[in-house]
Amino acid sequence: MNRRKFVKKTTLAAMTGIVGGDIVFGSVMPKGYQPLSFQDPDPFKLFDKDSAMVVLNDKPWNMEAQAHLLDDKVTPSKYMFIRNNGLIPEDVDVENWVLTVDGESVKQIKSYSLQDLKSKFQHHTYQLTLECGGNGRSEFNPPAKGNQWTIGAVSCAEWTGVRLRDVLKDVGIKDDAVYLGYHAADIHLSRNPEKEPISRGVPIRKAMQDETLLAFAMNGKDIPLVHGYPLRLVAGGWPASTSGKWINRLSIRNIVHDGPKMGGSSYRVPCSPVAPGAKVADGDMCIIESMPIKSLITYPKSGAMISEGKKLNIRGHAWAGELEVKKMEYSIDFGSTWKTCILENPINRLAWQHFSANIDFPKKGYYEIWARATDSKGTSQPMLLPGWNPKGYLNNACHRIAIKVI
Ligand SMILES: Nc1nc2c(c(=O)[nH]1)N[C@H]1C(S)=C(S)[C@@H](COP(=O)(O)O)O[C@H]1N2
Ligand SMILES: [Mo]
Repeated sequence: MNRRKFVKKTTLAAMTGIVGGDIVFGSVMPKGYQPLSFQDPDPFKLFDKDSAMVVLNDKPWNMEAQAHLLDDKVTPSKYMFIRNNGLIPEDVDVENWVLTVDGESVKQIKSYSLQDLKSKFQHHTYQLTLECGGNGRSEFNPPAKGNQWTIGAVSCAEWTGVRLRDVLKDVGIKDDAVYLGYHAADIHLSRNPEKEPISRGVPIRKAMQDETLLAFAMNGKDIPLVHGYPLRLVAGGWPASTSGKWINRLSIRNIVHDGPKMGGSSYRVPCSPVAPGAKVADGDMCIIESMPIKSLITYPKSGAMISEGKKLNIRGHAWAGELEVKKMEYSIDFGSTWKTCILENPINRLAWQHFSANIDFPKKGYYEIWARATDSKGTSQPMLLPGWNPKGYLNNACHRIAIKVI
C-alpha cells in the first residue's frame, strides 16, 4: 500500500489503531504529519492479523499462517494468508463500484453496481477452500523463485455472494465462450496504470458451478480490504490465484484467457513429469486446475510434549480440490504403518473436511506424526516431495509434526 496516500486519508482514530495506542498529543500533531511508526507500519495491525502470522514479503504484502493457527473449522480473517501480486487498491469507492462484463463471447456488454448485484440475484453462502498454487514451494530442490510458502497459504472461510452463473445468464453468453478472465483494481508494482499485476480466470465450466461466487461478504461481514473488498471472485478448490480480488471487470473469452500470469511458468506445471531442474518448453506446460489432495494437522502444535501413558488427540483438515476426501490416516513410525482417523463429511462441496484421532505412544521419546489423506479417486498424498516443477507449485507432501513423550 502506498503509505503516503494511506496516511493522508487516515483519521486520527484509525491512526491510533495502527500505532497501537492513544496518540496522546494527537490534537496538536501537525496536519499531514506522518507518525514514525507509519514509516514502518506493523503489518499485523495494518491488516488485522494475528501477530503469529509470518510475513514473507512487504512489496507486495505476502503473509502466511502456521499450521496450528489454522485450527478453526472456518478460518477467521486474522489467520487467513495474504497473497498480493501488486499493490492494494487505494481508493475503493463502494457507492460507485461498477462490475463490467465484456469480452468476445458476451451478447452485449453489461454493467452492474454492487447494489444491482446484491438486489437482482439470489445470495448463496459456502465454505470454500482457497490454497495458493505455490503453497509448500519452500521445500523444492532446486529451489523455485517466488514467495517461500511453507504450509500456511491455505484457508477455508465462509463466502457469501451471488452465483457467477446467474450473472452470466443475465448478461447473455455466446456458444463459443471458453474462458472467463478477471480484471481488478489493484495496482502494478511499477505503478504503471496500463499494467495489471495479475489477470487470471477459469474455464466456463468452472465459472458455471453452483459454488463459484461473486462474493461481497466473508465470514458474515464485508470482505476485508486485503482479501478483495468490495467484490471478489471465489473459485474454491482451484489455485487461489483464480479467485480474483477487487474485481471490476470480467471478460468472457472465446480463447483461453491470456492476461498477465496466465502463460509461461505462471500457475502452470509440466504436462508430464520432468527431472528436477529441467528446462521445460512453454508448449509443454499446462495450466493448474483442481488442486491436489492435501491435509494439515492443526492440533497440537509441532514440538508439543505429552506425559507418558497419556493419549494424544490430534485434529486437522483435509481437502481435495474438486474431489472429496475419502480417507484420512496417520503414522507415528515414519510411514511404515498407518492408522485410520475419524473424517467428517464436508459441509458443502469444495469445503475442507475435519479429521481427528486419538493416539497411543508405546514409550517415552521422540516421535513424528505424519498425516495422509486420500481422495475419492484413490489418490493419496506423497509422503515426501511430489514432482518438481519450475515454479514450485502443488507441493502436497504429508504434513508432519514432532512430539515428545516425557
Ligand atoms: N486482483 C488480485 N486478485 C488476486 C491476487 C492479486 O494479486 N490480485 N492474488 C491471487 C493469488 S495468487 C492468491 S493465492 C489469492 C490470495 O487470496 P488472499 O490474499 O485473500 O488469501 O488471491 C488471488 N487473487
Ligand atoms: Mo497464489
